[in-house]
Amino acid sequence: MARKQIFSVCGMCSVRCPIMVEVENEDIRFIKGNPHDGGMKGALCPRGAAGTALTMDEERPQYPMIRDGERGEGKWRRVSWDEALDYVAAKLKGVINEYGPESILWSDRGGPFRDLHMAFMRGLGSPNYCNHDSSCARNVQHAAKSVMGMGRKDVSYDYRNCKHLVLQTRNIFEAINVKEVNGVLDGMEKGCELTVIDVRATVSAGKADNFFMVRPGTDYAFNLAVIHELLAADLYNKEFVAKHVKDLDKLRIFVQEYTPEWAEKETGVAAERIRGLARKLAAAAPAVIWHPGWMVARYSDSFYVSRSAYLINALLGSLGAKGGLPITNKPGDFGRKGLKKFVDLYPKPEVKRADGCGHKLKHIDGGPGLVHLNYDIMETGDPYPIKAYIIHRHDPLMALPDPEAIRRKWNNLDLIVATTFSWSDTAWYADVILPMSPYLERDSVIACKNGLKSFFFYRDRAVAPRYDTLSDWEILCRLSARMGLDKLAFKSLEELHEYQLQDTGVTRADFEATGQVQLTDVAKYRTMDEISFKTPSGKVEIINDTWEEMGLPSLKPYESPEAPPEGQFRIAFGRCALHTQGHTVNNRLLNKKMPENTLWINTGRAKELGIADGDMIMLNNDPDKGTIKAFVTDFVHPECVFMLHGFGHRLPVESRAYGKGIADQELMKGGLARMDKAGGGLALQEHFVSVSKA
Ligand SMILES: Nc1nc2c(c(=O)[nH]1)N[C@H]1C(S)=C(S)[C@@H](COP(=O)(O)OP(=O)(O)OC[C@H]3O[C@@H](n4cnc5c(=O)[nH]c(N)nc54)[C@H](O)[C@@H]3O)O[C@H]1N2
Ligand SMILES: Nc1nc2c(c(=O)[nH]1)N[C@H]1C(S)=C(S)[C@@H](COP(=O)(O)OP(=O)(O)OC[C@H]3O[C@@H](n4cnc5c(=O)[nH]c(N)nc54)[C@H](O)[C@@H]3O)O[C@H]1N2
Ligand code: SF4
Ligand SMILES: [Mo]
Repeated sequence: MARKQIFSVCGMCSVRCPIMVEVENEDIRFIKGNPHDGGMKGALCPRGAAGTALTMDEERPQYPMIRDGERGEGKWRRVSWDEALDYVAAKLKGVINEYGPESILWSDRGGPFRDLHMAFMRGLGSPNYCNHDSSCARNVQHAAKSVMGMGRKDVSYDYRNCKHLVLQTRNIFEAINVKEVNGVLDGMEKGCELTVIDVRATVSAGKADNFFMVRPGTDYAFNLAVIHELLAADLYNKEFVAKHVKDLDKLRIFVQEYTPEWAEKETGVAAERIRGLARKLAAAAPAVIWHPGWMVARYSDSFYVSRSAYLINALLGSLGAKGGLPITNKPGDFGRKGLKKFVDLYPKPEVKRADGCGHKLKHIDGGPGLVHLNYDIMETGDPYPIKAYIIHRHDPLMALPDPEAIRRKWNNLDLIVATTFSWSDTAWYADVILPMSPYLERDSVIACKNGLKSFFFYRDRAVAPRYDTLSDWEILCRLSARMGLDKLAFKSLEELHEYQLQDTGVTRADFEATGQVQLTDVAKYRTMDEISFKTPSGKVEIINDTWEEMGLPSLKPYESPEAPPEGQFRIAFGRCALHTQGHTVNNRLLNKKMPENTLWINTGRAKELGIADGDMIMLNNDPDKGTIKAFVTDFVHPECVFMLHGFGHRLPVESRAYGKGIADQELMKGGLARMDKAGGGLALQEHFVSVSKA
């Protein structure tokens, strides 16, 4: 039988790279980057290459289950899809009757396919749709809004034409987005200079021209000193600033005291090096990207770190510039119509969000809200009870700090539903598991990707499901039918796609040749002279009134981070190229490559504690939390220890991941209450540990 080629979308992480899957006799033979998508260059990252191991894994939920024992006990009853969905629908109706539809909470992993999820919640009449982002990029999103009046994705990163790229808290070669990596490598081949600011030497640092190892939590000081230097030495782009920046004089006065010499004491980076960086950036401007970060739910001032990064980009004139952060285009910018939205099928509920986002918290985006704030409401019932929680492709017990506290709060719920394709701590604690097919076995609604170009794409099924699992649209449309949401009770993928495409001039057949429908042939650069920022003044706002009115200063004076208590370390964490968050650790191929995490500890500090490379280590004197192998190195800052996130699994159904390594989120007691109030991101790196030989 001939090999079939199927164009689809990788699902091993939330980047969702376009892929081509070769299938023979319902067997997956090969997966590679979609060759018709130039940005991919046919490549995949190691996780994308391990997708077949996920499909073939018998250690994943194989059929719908309803809990039999206590929550978390792991006693399940196998049921049919009809029984599972009837059960969920009856419970949801019960909750709606007693407490109103607003007592239903939803959280998911965001991304391009969420339109259907939001429509479902609207249809029910609940405003409480959330995504995962308070533990990821919320601070960046709000920093972008406060400076430009636009979201973080309303500007793009033009790596290919960039002349100087600064990665701050961003490990681009290990925390991977394949097209970005390709773009950066192309840029570097053309001479782009790379600067990395991190608390440890990463693979990205290894490829950098300039590496700054900063004291953990002092990035805001670093950036204020760069701004100081750009202004004091007249290195900024005067033409751009005159036209597009408001209140420069206030910034100038504010940064007066934040000299490079002052920053040297905070950050540990020599003043001359900070000056040198400012000069280099000015020479390369406007083809400069000072990356505002991605996973910056780290400190109480991470919003301000990100905000200062956007201000540096503004001073260099790189906002809107080729080689910098050009404006993202949408279908309308190419004279095309976008996809018709499912969410428009129902009116916006009148009841306000429980977490206060968008009304009480005027500066926080009401779209995805801040999921963790809803957990407190489960306990207090203020402003109203939250009684049912649908957790779709999200593992809050791994992704949020202090899982013990979260479980306690969740115990006030009448219903927890988990939709998932792998086991997770959250699914294990749920009342009902609705198992999704892994991405190679499922298909999706259409999504639109914007950038310098825009295109439509969807996930196509490469092979039929091995087990009794469904695609997410199948689950949601069947549940909609049971909840009386007739407009969402689509019966087939064709119907869904036709609804979405109705105004676009595109048909389903147009996807066949390449898996994508491009809305333009040429990338479009629009300068800031053609469009204006979306702030009230139309300019970059150094002082943002929305934040000021909330009592949150736009120019917040720097505060030194709390020092670790005597003998302790700050916990720093991040990603590696071989795993995605916590959900690939049990993947047969990836587990073989990296079964456990290690603890990076600075050579000098390790010596004081009598710890040698490879020793087994215990944290906080608590052997119950497991042990972890020491990686003793000069290349991590002495004030912190670093560990990869996602390990320390304790579910008996995951034999390969079981008991290996340590889970960082478990070390973050009280962490739900620590966040950057201006940006809404959790402050996950404001926790400390002691370390001893096991
Ligand atoms: N301590 C600490 N906490 C962190 C982080 C950290 O580094 N340290 N990282 C933070 C970051 S950046 C993020 S984004 C969040 C991520 O947190 P999550 O969003 O919870 O992470 P994921 O593991 O991507 O997804 C959660 C679950 O969804 C399922 N899943 C994943 N991908 C898919 C898919 O394509 N389809 C379906 N159906 N299911 C899927 C898996 O079963 C997985 O168990 O965690 C954050 N929390
Ligand atoms: N392979 C792989 N790729 C991924 C993911 C994955 O799980 N695996 N997840 C995806 C997701 S959801 C996200 S959000 C992105 C995240 O992408 P990134 O944010 O780039 O990834 P991280 O590894 O979390 O963090 C980046 C760096 O921040 C450093 N850091 C920690 N504390 C500080 C500090 O105080 N100052 C400075 N300057 N640096 C500090 C860490 O050492 C780390 O090297 O990656 C995406 N891509
Ligand atoms: S970055 Fe890797 S894992 Fe993520 S979608 Fe792309 S190929 Fe898949
Ligand atoms: Mo993330």
